[in-house]
Amino acid sequence: MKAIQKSVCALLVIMLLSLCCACGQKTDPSSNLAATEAPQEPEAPQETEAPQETEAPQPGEYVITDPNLLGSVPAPDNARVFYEIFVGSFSDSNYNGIGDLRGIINRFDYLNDGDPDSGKSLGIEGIWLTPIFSSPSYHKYDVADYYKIDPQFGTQEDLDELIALCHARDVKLILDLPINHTARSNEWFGNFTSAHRNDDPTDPFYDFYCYYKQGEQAPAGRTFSALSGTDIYYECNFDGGMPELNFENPAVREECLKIARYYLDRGVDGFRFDAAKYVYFGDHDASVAYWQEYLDTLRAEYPEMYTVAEVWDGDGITDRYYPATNCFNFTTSQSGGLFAVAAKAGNVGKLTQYIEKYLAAVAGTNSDAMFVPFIANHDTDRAAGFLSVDNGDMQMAANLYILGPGSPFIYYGEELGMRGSRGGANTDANRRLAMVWGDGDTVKNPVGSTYPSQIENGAEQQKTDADSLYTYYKKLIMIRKANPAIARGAYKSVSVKGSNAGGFISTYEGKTVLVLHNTSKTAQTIDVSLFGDFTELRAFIGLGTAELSGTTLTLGGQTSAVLG
Ligand SMILES: [Ca+2]
Ligand SMILES: [Ca+2]
Repeated sequence: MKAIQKSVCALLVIMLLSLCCACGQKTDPSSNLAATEAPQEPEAPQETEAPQETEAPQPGEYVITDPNLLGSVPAPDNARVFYEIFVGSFSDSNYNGIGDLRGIINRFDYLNDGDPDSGKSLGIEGIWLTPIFSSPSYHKYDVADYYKIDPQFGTQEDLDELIALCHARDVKLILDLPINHTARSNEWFGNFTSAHRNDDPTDPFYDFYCYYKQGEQAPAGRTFSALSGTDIYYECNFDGGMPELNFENPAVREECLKIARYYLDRGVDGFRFDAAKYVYFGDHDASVAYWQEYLDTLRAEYPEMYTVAEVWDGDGITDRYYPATNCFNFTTSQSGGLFAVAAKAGNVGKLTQYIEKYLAAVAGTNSDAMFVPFIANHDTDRAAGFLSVDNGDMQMAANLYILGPGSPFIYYGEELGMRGSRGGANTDANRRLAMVWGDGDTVKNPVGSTYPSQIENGAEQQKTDADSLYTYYKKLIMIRKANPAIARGAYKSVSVKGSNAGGFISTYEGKTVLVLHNTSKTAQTIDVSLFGDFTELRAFIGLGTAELSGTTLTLGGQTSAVLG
């Protein structure tokens, strides 16, 4: 049987290959023809047809050449601009419609070309990959085997290559580690099921997951599902397919340490922890204590590790987790968050006062404690749906969170203004649509997505456009990197009396910067001597311009400026 299947497969491969060859033969002459008919066309360079490379028009990538912004390398700390990649939707290297690790490797120049003088790539300094371990779902937040890369995404060797590439370009790579729950197809759950079917409490997997027995009182507020062939109900608060591990079991704790060590030893720089507050459902004391123990252990072995937890809650709760790990800041994110509110002609001082207080609250709670802002991620509606790119609100929000402290996280495609919200179909797949490359990448929208419209101009088109959102993000990151004090050091909020403009002063390694944001539509005249001795306008970015005359700054509408 196997031999027959193999020969059928081989035949299919041969048929596919010959189909591809046929396509190649058909398209080659026509593309040659197109090249000879339009030799001056800069939009469609034919590399093989352009022998005089130095004289031929270059592909129209818009390059930022401002010498004040070039040449910056990330500081060795973690106050970096991260980029979240929803792996299955990013870039497809093997034409099956699903994004994969090789796709990310192929696209690395887009993210960071390793040349701080080029002015050509987005320049991100860290990457968060959504889960890459073997899993039955498209999103892979239910893990079947933590030690195996999902075959849809690639192999351990692909991961090793991606790690090496990241480090060659001074980019930190963090993996998403969902350990609150696993897939039902995880071997641990199989062993747990067998232990209960055999009614064998001595089996080491008998208490690997949370459950209660028939006849016992179900723990309040949690969701359980019957396990067939047994007398138990297992805990599954997210989905029946996501049984929850039992962190009271020392063997579970040890397994979770083992997974982290395995990937840290391979060279991964840290983790994003999924559903961190749910390890002990409804019990923050126990959950915090778990993460503290887990991360104290790991940090003793890997002191440089960067971690950030998803504790989707208010600051009063996230503050409790901070001694263990940084947490994403949900107060400032999404449509009702402080960044979006301030960006739409709101009061900047309110935002920067909040950040100052937040920084004071978390300072020193862990060795790497920092603010972790974002506007949107794979679990939220995309930013361009609630912040207009056309009227500049999106750009202003980007100024507010990227020209600021900590480690901001950009969601892939945010820099293109990609769209996607849960919508009437109420599906998260709509928030995770295929990256719009605009150059023929075969990555497709995830299964179940229904979102009707997407942006037309992808990365390829926006790269050539000085006024695109992509170019805007690129410049914003360059401004931040060229002025390390923006992201680090002592932060002090400032407000401009009589207007919504405001910002902060920050001092790092003896250098002080003043960052001012004007969220209104009209220019503001600001006497910067009120905030200190600032004599140099280092950079500005926004819909308007900025000009410093003496100590008087004229800051255009929806524009931010950095002074030194
Ligand atoms: Ca693929
Ligand atoms: Ca749990």
